[in-house]
Amino acid sequence: MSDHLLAELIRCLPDLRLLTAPADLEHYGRDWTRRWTPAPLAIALPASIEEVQQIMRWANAQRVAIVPSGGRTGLSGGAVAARGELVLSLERMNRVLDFSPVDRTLTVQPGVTLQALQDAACGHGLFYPVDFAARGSCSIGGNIATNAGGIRVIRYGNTREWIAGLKVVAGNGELLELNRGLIKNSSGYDFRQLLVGSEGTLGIVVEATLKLTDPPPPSQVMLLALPDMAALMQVFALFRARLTLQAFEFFTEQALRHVLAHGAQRAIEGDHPYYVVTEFDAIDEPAREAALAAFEHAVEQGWVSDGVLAQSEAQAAALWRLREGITESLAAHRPYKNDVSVRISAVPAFLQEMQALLLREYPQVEVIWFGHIGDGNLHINVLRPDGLDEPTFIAQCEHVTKLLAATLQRHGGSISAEHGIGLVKLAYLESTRSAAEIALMRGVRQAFDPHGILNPGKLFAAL
Ligand code: 2HG
Ligand code: ZN
Repeated sequence: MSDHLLAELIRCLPDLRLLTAPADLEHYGRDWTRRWTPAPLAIALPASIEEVQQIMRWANAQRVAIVPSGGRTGLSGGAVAARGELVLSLERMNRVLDFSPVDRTLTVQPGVTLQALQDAACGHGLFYPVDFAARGSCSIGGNIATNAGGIRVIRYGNTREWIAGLKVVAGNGELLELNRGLIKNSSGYDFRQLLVGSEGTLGIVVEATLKLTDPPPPSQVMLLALPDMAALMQVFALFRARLTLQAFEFFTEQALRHVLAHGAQRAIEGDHPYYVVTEFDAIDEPAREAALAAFEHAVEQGWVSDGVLAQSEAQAAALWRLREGITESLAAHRPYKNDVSVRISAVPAFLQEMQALLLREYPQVEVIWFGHIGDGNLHINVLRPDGLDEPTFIAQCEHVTKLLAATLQRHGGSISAEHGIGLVKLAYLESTRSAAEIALMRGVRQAFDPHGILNPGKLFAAL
């Protein structure tokens, strides 16, 4: 059967690059989640929009499921192919196509990495501000599919804010040109924004026009040690009122220990339960003095017990590494991940309730907290205890996630702040989106992809 399908694909697209070696199926069939065993039919690496369209026509005719694939750095299983799907990798479509100095936009193919996009913007004296640790390997197509957030959302918003236009091959193979870089376009439904965050279920992004902005002013990076969790939001309120923040991130001593074990250097002596890395504009001497004054005030209030202000770019990078190195330092433990958000005003009450819940439900388990607390976004990584088999561990974590989802619902939060629903959070979508919304989502999906070809089983299951 699969031989017949592939023979037909090759007949339709004789020049298509196709991989079927077991190592390739394994490599392209998974993302950074490690829960599913990859089992794709094959890997297609198209080089043009036309090839993507032809693949989609073949898939519709043969009713073969397609898993769109970027850098596969996702953490929710959105790019997993474990059920005989064709992986459609955009890896070869990785060129920067156009820069418009007047529009201040870059037009790129979807396989361009975030880092390459940032560098290209910089080369034109401008700035692409979405940023996070996977910048070197994630692709802009994947960033768009998950509405990626990261460490500068507090200042610049999510990927969504930076999309001026998209070319998309819909599930039915039609090429759609969405918004064409227009700033003002009040002409009905904005399908461009519908595609952002759609997790490869509506269409495949084959070209993106990104907005750029002015490079940020000179900044400073500070690491703060905090005595307790309540101080987190107090320091945040103080710093946000007095400084112009570019980032405000937190992590715990437990998280830090893992990063240190991976070669980072401790920047503040002693054992403090919570840390914040913050970056803020430091344009002139008064701005730098304001930062020190804010720090001193926080110390006087007892909200901060110690701090370091980076004195060089190298030291700033070392402080950032303490936060950005967390995911990698935990990877070997194959943690169970939650990625949740609430409104900033709801953070203190939610944190308190969540801490009580996690302490009660995970008495013997190491739970690592960190995240973009200034955006109300918290990452929880639960580490599997030695000797506990993975299915039992996951079942335990699913039980706790159910309780967490109920807590989030009470606080009006989201079960997925920035990583997407994918496969990992399918069961919890209803805690964040109403039945009426999910019914509409199904209708939209059906309209874009009538045969259910695109990423089936992800985001929500077929009826
Ligand atoms: C981050 O903020 C990423 O570092 C990864 O979103 C979070 O590993 C995680 O849970
Ligand atoms: Zn994050």
